[in-house]
Amino acid sequence: MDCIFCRIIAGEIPSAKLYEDDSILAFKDVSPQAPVHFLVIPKEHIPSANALTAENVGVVAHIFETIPKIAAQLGVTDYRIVNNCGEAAGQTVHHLHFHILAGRNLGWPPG
Ligand code: DGP
Repeated sequence: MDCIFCRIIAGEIPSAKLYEDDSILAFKDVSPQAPVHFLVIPKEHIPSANALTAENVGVVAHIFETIPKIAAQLGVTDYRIVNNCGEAAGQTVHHLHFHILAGRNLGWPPG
């Protein structure tokens, strides 16, 4: 298995887990860009947003309903959700993931 996030899901690489259920996992980003920075990923290996289909997109709704609960546990109500799709957009790990950033003022537009 050469996907780093699949290896995190499998427990082969340690992570600071914040939430886990049958279909998704949330854990702190190893390279935080804000005081609060965590990732939420589907357990199914979906390479990017470009690989979403009618069959697998339901997990994205589950991710989005779970994000506010995790944020609330961390004491934040204002946050940014980021998905980098494709290398030119900044995607470095080719397993669908959503960044949640909070705890500082976030500029717009992003770089
Ligand atoms: P992106 O550039 O959008 O593909 O974001 C990938 C993020 O994944 C990046 O912010 C760093 C994070 N990351 C990469 N490897 C690991 C790891 O082994 N553990 C954790 N916790 N995060 C990782």
